[in-house]
Amino acid sequence: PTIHADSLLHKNGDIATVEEDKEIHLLFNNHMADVVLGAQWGDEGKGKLVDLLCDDIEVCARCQGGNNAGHTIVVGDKKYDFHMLPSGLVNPKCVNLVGSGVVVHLPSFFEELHKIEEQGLDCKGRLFLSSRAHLVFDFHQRVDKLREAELSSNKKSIGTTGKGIGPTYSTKASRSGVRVHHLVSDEPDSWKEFETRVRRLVDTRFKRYGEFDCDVETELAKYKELREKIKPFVVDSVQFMHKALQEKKKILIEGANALMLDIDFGTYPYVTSSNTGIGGVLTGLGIPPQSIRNIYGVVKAYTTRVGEGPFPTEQLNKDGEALQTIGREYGVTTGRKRRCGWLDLVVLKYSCLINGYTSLNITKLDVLDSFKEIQVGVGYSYNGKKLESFPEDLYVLDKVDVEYKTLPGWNEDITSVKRYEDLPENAQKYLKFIEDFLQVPVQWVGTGPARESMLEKR
Ligand code: 2SA
Ligand code: GDP
Ligand code: MG
Repeated sequence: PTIHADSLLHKNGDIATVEEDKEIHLLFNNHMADVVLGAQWGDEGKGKLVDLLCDDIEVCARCQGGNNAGHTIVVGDKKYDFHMLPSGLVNPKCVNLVGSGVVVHLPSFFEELHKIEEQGLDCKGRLFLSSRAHLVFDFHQRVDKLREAELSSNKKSIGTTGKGIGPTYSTKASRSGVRVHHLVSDEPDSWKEFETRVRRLVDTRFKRYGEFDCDVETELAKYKELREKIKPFVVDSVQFMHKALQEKKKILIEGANALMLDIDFGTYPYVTSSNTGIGGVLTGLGIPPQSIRNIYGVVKAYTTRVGEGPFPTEQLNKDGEALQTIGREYGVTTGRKRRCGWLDLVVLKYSCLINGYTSLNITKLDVLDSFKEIQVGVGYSYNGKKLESFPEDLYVLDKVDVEYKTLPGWNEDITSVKRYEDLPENAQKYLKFIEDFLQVPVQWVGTGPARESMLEKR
């Protein structure tokens, strides 16, 4: 943005000097990456906001997760399902990067690419993959399922997507993982080394789980072919991002999953295995914190969760069923029914503290159209005592009593509303209540799945 000295006021009311103006101008111009993050347990509708913002974006990057994610984007009569690829591919002018923090199952990478190309998206020359990204092999996916089966015998399964995400991040952390550059290297003996790495990895899994269905030779033969196929996509993502920042490209970073699934700050161990919050943006792309400008938090107007784990405002009753049916709450990757409940502002306050959202996108407000009254979780108490912060201990979280505030519904179809100001009074009050509680402005409101169904508050 261009900032003029005469339009800029200090907090104390003084007008900024020309020098200060220049400094601020420079500062703004060096902060060109915006970020979209899920603020709850995922599936808030991040893909749709990314798609909307991408109209004006030159580079879109994914920083963490893998094909466990699922983003549905509706454009006209077309519906695209993205899993590992950045949603920016929907904009024909946008260049896309799968960053180094992402874990990549190459057969799925090509399958997804093929599918969206068949739907008419020309992705040639617009999609790149970081050489530092870790590879997900078929055996990681099998281990994922074996581990879940093991846990389920104690009724402790996580409810993973089975895409091998946890096992791959585990091998990454234990320093035995295989990265994209290991596969595509042209250095002497690099293929042999790649084979050795893969065999060693399978051996250690066999030692842990016993012999399981894994034909290493077939897997390696497949990768010999994939090696040539993936080469044109591979880039040094640090240089790629640095260049994009230097050239002042408009950059959008697309978070996958959401804060409450973060390996450090989520409801551990019922989380995914990456940093899904703002930290993962920096570590997953190798960019400095000063390059971040806006951090958009995507918040569903109620709450959903797929998989196991605590969910204080879950409604195992008619209200929950209504949210599930009206909101069509099914997983994009696994087709699982999503668990549903009321909006939880305790969760969101915690989410704001960590991610520092500069504004919010409240999605799926239309799903609440037919509710006479809407409940919002505003506090937790445990053993009769109000909790000051979101508890890290799941034993406590499982037993908290949620304090609800009841707000009146609007009982009106909002899907055809075109301006924020034209939303029913009670809908605006609902949004204002969220804003006031969180002290973060609402910038957009989703009133339906389509691209056009997004109201911007001006
Ligand atoms: P994983 O597979 O190791 O990442 O699973 C660990 C937990 O993380 C949850 N998780 C998700 N939660 C919501 N949406 C996700 N993506 C898909 C979607 C999910 C689907 O967009 O609908 O199709 O089921 C996603 N991915 C991972 C997961 O449920 C576990 O609780
Ligand atoms: P993501 O993982 O955060 O990108 O979200 P998903 O795509 O997994 O799930 C969000 C679902 O809600 C998708 O099916 C979207 O098409 C749909 N959606 C997004 N915004 C809205 C909205 O404002 N209203 C309605 N009714 N559906 C929406
Ligand atoms: Mg999703």
